[in-house]
Amino acid sequence: MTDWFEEQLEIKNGRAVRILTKELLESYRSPFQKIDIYDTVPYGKMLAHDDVIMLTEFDEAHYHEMIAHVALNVHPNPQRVLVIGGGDGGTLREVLKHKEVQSAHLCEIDGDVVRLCKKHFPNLSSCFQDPRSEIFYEDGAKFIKARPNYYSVIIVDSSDPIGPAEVLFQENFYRDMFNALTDDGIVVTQSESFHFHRGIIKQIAQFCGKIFPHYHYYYSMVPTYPSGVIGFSFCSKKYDPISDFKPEKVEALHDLKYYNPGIHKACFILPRAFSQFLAEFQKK
Ligand code: SPD
Repeated sequence: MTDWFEEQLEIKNGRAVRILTKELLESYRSPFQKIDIYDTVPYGKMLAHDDVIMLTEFDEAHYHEMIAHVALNVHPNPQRVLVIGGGDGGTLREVLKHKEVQSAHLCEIDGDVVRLCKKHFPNLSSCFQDPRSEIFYEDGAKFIKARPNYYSVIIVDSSDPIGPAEVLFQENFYRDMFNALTDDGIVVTQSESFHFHRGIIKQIAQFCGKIFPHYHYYYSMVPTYPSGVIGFSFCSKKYDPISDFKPEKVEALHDLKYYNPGIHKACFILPRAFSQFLAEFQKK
């Protein structure tokens, strides 16, 4: 029997994404969160944590390609990559499309996310079989403290800044990531929507401006996330996301649905009012 799923992330602000579901395939309460997997009428299978949409089969590529390929096509030789969060495997799947990646670590606090996604989302989680990948079931904020000067690229594929992911939106965590990078490293983090979450973005951009020589916000279109848009912070010690972009690397990537060289450049071009908003506090 069909039933409406109503996402809870924006409900306090009087708005919600609603999706018609066919069946609740699995519901499990882990020590960290409620994990639900639905089959939906319009979007295939869907993963939700505490009633907030993490991904649907319909548009997960719009998110995972964009969180991974932008930095990996700017860094000239991303040998060691770390994904924090991302237990569904979608981000790691994209990272492993890059031949220069020699080791790809995934640090996910909630082992039940990995277990359930292996069962329900093989298209995302089959990448865990790649011998270059290794999973650590640890708190990402603690994990990076123990690995100074190690990673070429760190990608934070977190949920929203409520509950277990709150620490991943704080200044100290970004300072620890800076230290965990090699001298030319890049960090990319899930940084919410410029339509709805400007307070969070302002905070991140302000402290990243103090920590990293380069800070840029870019975005992807993901219809099943609130506002249909999600953004990312590109924080870099050395490379610029446009002048150091290597479009020739894109040809080697297989099975892309969203990302291309044009999108790489266009995603940093922001709507007028939002770019004025960023510029105003970045110059202070
Ligand atoms: N508002 C939801 C943002 C979720 C971002 N991460 C999702 C995990 C997909 N790998």
